[in-house]
Amino acid sequence: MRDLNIALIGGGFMGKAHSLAYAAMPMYFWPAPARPVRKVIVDVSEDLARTAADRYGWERHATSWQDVVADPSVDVVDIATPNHLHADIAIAAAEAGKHVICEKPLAPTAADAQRMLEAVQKAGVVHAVAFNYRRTPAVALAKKYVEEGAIGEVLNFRGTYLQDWSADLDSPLSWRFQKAIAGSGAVGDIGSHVVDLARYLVGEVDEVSSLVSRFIHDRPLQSSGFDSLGASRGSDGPRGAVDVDDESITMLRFCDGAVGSIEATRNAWGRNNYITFEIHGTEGTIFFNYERRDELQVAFKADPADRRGFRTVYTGPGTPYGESLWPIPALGIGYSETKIIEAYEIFKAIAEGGSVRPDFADGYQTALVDEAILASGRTGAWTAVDQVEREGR
Ligand code: NAI
Ligand code: SOE
Repeated sequence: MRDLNIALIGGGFMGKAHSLAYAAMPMYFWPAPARPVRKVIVDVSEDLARTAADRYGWERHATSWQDVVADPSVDVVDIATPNHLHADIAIAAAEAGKHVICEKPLAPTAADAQRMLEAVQKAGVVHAVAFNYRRTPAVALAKKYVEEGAIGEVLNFRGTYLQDWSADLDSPLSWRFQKAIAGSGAVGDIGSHVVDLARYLVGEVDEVSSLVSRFIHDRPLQSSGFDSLGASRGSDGPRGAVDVDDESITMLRFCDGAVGSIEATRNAWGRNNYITFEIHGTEGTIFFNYERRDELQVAFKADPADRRGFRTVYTGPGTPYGESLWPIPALGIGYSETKIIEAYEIFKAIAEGGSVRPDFADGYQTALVDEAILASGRTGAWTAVDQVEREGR
């Protein structure tokens, strides 16, 4: 089994999730396509980087991503920093011939995402964007049903991503509220996950019509660089301006004629990681709720009239990825499993010299949908989405 040396840039929330995925991937998927070697982790200070290396099991730590990206012993660069750094790191990594994994959204702007795509294509390296909710087994099962025609022709996709960590007026001014770092607010941060699911399950989005709102215009400044994700300070201290959206409500028209809607907000009290989609087809309906992610609700027209209604399918050994996960349905899939499956798919592509979806072209396409949503929010008009030409299509 081949070793692949990884450099992970960013030791925060996603630094932890990716480290865990690399450690666990061969325990789930055996024989693993390649052995992920946690070679070096990078963060902004010596203290942060050393602590991350000790805690997450990396051989060494560093404070300069530029040095690490140039290191000939590194095979894969994994980017888990705030969004504004994704493009510079990914382009430098591609130019150094490294395979590149990048957290979502691929970049704060579609223009940056395009530059990133061009760089990885020119370098001929494997590239992946970390829209990991696709990897939830129940979502992969929904994809299987759609592809097999189990719900017929898709008519309507209704998606949501609702959270409440930013609903408190006094939750701190995380980098996620700053356009120069994040690019956008709920649209890019969480709406992008649902756009990815809509594209994965239904197809490309042709045009959008959106309402985009900002409810909270300033927030308490953070005392450290860490993103506190909503931990309220109840602060009387200095506040800084929020210059991103809090919420978007979007109608969609897909290229193949289906329609749909997506709502994204981090201000919905009581909702935590409420990623849902309901897909209506000519032969049935699928409903998924990430907060009950072992389950897929399905209803089929073909059922006898006196038995027609939603039934619950629990993911397990008989559903996608199940053989490598747990031996009994509903033992429980967690966020970590989505990242472990993601790591498996990416390492398989690298080991086999192939490619993986979602890739940077998907990340760029999703960024174009996000920009159309923001533009429609400004103008109030239906807005066409530019379409990315995929290589080899
Ligand atoms: P975070 O704020 O928890 O961690 C970011 C880390 O990057 C911090 O440790 C910070 O010190 C470090 N960092 C900042 N500048 C750096 C530099 N120049 N060099 C090296 N390290 C640097 O942020 P979080 O939540 O981990 O988000 C990171 C990325 O992951 C973002 O793009 C975010 O959108 C994405 N994300 C994706 C999730 C998913 O479900 N796929 C979940 C959470 C975040
Ligand atoms: C905060 O909204 C956040 O951490 C997002 O950045 C992630 O992408 C999402 O998966 C969980 O919530």
